[in-house]
Amino acid sequence: MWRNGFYFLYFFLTNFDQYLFCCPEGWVKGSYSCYYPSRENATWTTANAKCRLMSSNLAIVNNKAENNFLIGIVKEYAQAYIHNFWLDANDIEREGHFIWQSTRQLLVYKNWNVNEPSGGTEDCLEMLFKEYVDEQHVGQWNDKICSHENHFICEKSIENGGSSQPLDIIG
Ligand SMILES: [Ca+2]
Ligand SMILES: [Ca+2]
Repeated sequence: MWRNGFYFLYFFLTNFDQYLFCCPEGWVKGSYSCYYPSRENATWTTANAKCRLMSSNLAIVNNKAENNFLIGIVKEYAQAYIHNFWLDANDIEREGHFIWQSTRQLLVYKNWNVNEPSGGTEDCLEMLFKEYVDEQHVGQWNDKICSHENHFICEKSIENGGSSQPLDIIG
């Protein structure tokens, strides 16, 4: 009897993180978050609403490692070089004053493409992938008219990620 208990404990401990820290199907697991690269187009506002419906927000990029991870996800799971991807930030409230709208924090890490943000009516932050973008500019940022239709990336913490199969990626 103690032997069965031992095996159960062994199994539980060796698979511990898989059971506790996983992402829903269709989401990709990173270090701290689950990410959802969309396969559909939406305006920034609609993309934001779709992420909310999945208990998440549009992706907030905190550092270069996270930006690189998102580039990898899009290349592996989405249609890179065909679409650009909305992220969480905009400067709708105050021109030139970009904030991550879910946290209302000013951008700390930034990865703007050359001559961006160009401002004016372009208020929403997209990550660049389209084919006209040189490889060295892939994953850089642009401000774009919010009513434009892009693909998008949602993000939620792994703790809120729910159950089901994790896609095995270390981010
Ligand atoms: Ca993040
Ligand atoms: Ca721009």
